[in-house]
Amino acid sequence: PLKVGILDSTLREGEQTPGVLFNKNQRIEIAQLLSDAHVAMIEAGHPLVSPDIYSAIKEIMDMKASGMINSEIIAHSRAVNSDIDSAASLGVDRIAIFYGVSDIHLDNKTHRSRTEALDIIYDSISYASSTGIPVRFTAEDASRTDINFLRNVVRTAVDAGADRVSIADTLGILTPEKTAYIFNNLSDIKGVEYDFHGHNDMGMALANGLAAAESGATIIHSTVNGLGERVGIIPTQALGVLLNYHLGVDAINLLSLKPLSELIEKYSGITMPPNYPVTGSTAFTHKSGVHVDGIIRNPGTYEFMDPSRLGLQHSFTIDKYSGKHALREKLANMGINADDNKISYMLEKIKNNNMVYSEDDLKEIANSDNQRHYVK
Ligand code: HCA
Ligand code: CU
Repeated sequence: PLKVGILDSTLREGEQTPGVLFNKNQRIEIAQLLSDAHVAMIEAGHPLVSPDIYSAIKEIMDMKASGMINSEIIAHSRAVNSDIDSAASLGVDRIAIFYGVSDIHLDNKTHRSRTEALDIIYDSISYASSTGIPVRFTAEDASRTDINFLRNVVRTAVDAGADRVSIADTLGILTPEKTAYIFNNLSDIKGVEYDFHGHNDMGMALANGLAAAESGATIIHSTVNGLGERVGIIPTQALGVLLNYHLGVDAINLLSLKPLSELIEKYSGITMPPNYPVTGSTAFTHKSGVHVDGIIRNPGTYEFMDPSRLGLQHSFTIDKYSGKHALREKLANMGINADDNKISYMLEKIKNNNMVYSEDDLKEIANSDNQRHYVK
């Protein structure tokens, strides 16, 4: 299989979700769970943002020293020495320096020429590298950057001592084809491995992440539940499953995806819709008679993966879409033995009532059928 790992940025990008703030204890618990799930890298935060982020990273590094945490721990940093000093003082495993390289960022945000930007990138990476800590450079807004200038940026970052460069689709404007084009174009530059950081503004982030992995990126960024600025980035859950399904890569323990999703729902206050891929509550719930009949015969007919691999179980609902196989199976699971007459009777009731039948509702109509027999 391809060599590709996950960088989970729930603690950095994820906390940039509007309305979301984690406290120190939550940060530590999240880092522990991510490490237990075997993600390659954890972006633990931007230490200069606040004292609690700084002290949480400090504690995470202590846990790393005592062997409790195994993932590589990364601190985010602007291309300024005070940020780099703060990250370096924590002894993190890697400093990630970001700088906007598209013309719109240079002209309107930093007011720098391309040449000045290359100098800033070079100087900040050299400064960070002189601490001995490995450096990643993030080309912010790389996807809207002239590809030839982006090549200069990567070469400059490598010359200055960075061994990884993150290609950021900061505005989520890429497609899989355009993502592949960028990585193919950069693939001849020696001495560097690539991250892909994809935002989901147009719903393409996950597909772009797969294209990046297939085109040479060796680390894909994600957050649990897809949190992040605006509508967020690639969700860790779907990314883990996708890399496993298509590339045969074990980038994260699949059994940890649901617990991670629930923990982040609790701490972020943002709950996932039932139809959320992989960990949503109906991800393995079946409805129509045809589907449920297929599932009863062989779950593979309508399940892309055995849910037990994710620590989940499938289920099905009973309503007017249900068929007799589904109803018989449901009743059997409830310990009710129903003959063909009873099934027909119940199904007729179900088809004539526009409602979803709970187990209690089913018991009730099963009993009303008993009454009918007595009356006869
Ligand atoms: C941001 C920066 C970033 C950085 C990504 C990275 C982006 O907008 O806050 O470091 O790989 O999306 O460009 O999140
Ligand atoms: Cu981002």
